[in-house]
Amino acid sequence: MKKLLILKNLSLISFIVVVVITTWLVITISTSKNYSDSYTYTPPSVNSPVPALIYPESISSANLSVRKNVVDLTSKEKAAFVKAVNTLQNTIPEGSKLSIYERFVLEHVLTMGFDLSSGAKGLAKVNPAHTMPAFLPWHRQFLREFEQALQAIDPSVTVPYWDWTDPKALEIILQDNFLGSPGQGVTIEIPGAGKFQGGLVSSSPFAEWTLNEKIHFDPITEKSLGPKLKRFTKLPPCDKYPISKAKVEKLFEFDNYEIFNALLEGASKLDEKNNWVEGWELHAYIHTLIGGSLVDKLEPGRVPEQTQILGTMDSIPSSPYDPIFWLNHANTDRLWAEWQDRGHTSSRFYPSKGMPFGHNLHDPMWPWDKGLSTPGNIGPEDITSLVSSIQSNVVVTPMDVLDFRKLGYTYDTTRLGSKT
Ligand SMILES: [Cu+2]
Repeated sequence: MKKLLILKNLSLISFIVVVVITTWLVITISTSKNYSDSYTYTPPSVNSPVPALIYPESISSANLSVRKNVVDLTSKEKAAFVKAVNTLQNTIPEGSKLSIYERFVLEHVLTMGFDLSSGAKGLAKVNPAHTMPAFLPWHRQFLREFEQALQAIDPSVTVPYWDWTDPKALEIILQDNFLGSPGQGVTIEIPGAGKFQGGLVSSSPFAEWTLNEKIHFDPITEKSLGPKLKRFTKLPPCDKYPISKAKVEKLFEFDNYEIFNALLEGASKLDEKNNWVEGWELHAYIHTLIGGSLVDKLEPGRVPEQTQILGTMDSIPSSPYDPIFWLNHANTDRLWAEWQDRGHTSSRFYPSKGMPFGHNLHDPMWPWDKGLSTPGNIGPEDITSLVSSIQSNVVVTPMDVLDFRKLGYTYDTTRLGSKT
């Protein structure tokens, strides 16, 4: 009798075990299927409901680093920024194959290693930093860590921002004694548009840098972009500068975070009927305004169909190698900060669920995930052995970076509670 009872219990237990395993398998397979290589994200429609606006409380900005408009930097401030950036590139930590600067580049390169085909392992199955909601929070953390690395060299330095609507900004950025010249030495003929110049940066300390070709490549062809910084500035179709104030101000008409994030990143846009279509605007446009690319059809905004990436800034993975990257992203982050201050302060404005792993409010974002995910390879050579050099021992979720003041900085345009 006792034996029979044990047998009965055993079969009940094994039945439960089978049910649990099957359910777990079904859930795992179905969720990973949703977010595989073929997962494409479309932001919500402009009519989706939004929470009531919440403004930040007036707080003191007294002890915060203030990021300034690049056109307002003194020559001393410009020199200090250049020197600190250059020091990061010339400092190779003991036992490392990469400089401190290059570790930031590698980190950005490896966000592209999360497609299933690249051999990524772990929970994150999509790019943790691009084309989805964590674009803004991921780059906020990335930029702040870069700024802190600069401040370890010179505490007075902050990352300046490039206001894309300022006609003077581009010229100032490309000064010989600041971030260096536009590219030189290569003539590009664009049918129907004429001949254009580009090539190697010829002035500033950055022209002297020797780049590691494992992390300086064209992600379409997977070929090296060479050992030097390259710019193809103002090549059609991304040849118009400045960006209109109306285009930037339009962003602030949207109270939905996902819409705001997608429009600001600029890889998609809304057409006249408010449908989401492929685009190349704002932050993405600025990447190509500096980097340049050859495209099949010379229509404005056709850069997604580019046939060849020409310069460093146009290669999404390698773009942080060009110091202009940081100024473009400081402005992107500033616009988000301003949007937050304009009534979108609460975490209610960030998606808490329903996104691929890494993009929900409380998901750790690689590489700040204590090993939950590991990227696969990307680029012309195997760089997976370098991954360990950028593993982080802090956990950072989008929630952790929503309040930029808590991270220790603000912008000269977003100073609350300041007496000046
Ligand atoms: Cu990026």
